Amino acid sequence: MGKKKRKQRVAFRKHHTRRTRDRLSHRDMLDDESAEDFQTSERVSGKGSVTRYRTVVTEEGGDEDALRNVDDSVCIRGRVLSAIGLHCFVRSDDGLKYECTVRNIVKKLATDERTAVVAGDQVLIQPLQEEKAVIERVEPRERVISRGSKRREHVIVSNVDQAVIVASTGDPPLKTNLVDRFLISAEKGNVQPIICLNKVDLITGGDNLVGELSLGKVAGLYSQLGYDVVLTSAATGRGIEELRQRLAGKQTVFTGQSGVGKSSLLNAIQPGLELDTGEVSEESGKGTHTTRTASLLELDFGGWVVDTPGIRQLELWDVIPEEVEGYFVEFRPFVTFCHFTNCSHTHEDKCAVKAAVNLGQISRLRYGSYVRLLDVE
Ligand SMILES: Nc1nc2c(ncn2[C@@H]2O[C@H](COP(=O)(O)OP(=O)(O)O)[C@@H](O)[C@H]2O)c(=O)[nH]1
Ligand SMILES: [Mg+2]
Ligand SMILES: [Zn+2]
Repeated sequence: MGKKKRKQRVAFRKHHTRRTRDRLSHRDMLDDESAEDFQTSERVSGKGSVTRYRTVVTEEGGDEDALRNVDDSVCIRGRVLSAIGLHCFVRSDDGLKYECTVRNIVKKLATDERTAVVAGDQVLIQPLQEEKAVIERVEPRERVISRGSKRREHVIVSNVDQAVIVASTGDPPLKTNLVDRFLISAEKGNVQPIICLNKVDLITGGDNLVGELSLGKVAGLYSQLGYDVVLTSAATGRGIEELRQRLAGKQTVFTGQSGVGKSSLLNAIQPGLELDTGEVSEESGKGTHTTRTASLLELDFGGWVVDTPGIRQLELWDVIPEEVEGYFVEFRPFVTFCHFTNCSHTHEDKCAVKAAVNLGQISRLRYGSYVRLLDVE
């Protein structure tokens, strides 16, 4: 008999207290005047961007393993289209749509009721009568987008191939800090990121977008780091075809701050989707579940997309300060040359990463994001 697995949240040891003790600003850490370039006005989720909690699964004595108790002969497989609390819609493998409730034991096995079942989950359901069923089992999630919420993991969507990280080049202004945070959340969940800079109709060619960087420079920065970057305008249709090509046959989630144009882009890609757009509708939807839950939408040209409404904050889940540098690929060639082996690249002397920033080999924007992500308390 299998051992019972018990999930619990644990706080990390603060063995890197030096990072939180002297609250240096970004400007103090670098020594030349262009440190001003940091665009640090972004307030969406400045603090608590990385978590000091994670869920661990511990083995316990006992012979309960509810996952195995499902009677496969009366169940069929399916995919969760949407989950509003424990009320779900599931598309079964034979193409039917079922309205489902969730078996109690499935709830108990979840760390958090809100994420007992999420959009994208592969499930086993037991049909009851006409188009009604019970979710008996949720298969292990493979690639997820999740965030931290009240010290728990909140899975937004599971089993997706890629995430289109949408950012706006104006109204709201571009926040590369947020792009970097969404990049980490995708990479952490094994989801391939695509960066989409939307609302390009709002800027003219030579305009500075962030600090002294033009749109072209920002796009170039991320392209050079190896990310796929698409420039779009849901208003003029620019870039929509390029985006459509990337979605064909794939499972894609659209992430990004509220108001950047996720729903508008999806409507431009497939007008029949008729998703609600505009800040107003999203605000008025606050408190009601429908506009705040991710749901899977089928594309006419193959594949699925998931719109994620209402993300105002993105606290990274299960990313601890020591892991943050690993997500900044351009730091890698330099970290081994830091004088201190456990260098956090903030206040330390003889730091090769900071030297690279000062020499222009690492972007100040990206270094600024890194520092903000470390500022956990
Ligand atoms: N000028 C311009 N406005 C856009 C564009 N895309 C979306 N918008 C507007 O931005 C607002 C927010 O769009 P919405 O799709 O609801 O953003 P979401 O919260 O990310 O889903 C709406 O008023 C849209 O009309 C664009 O490419 N250009
Ligand atoms: Mg929307
Ligand atoms: Zn260093």
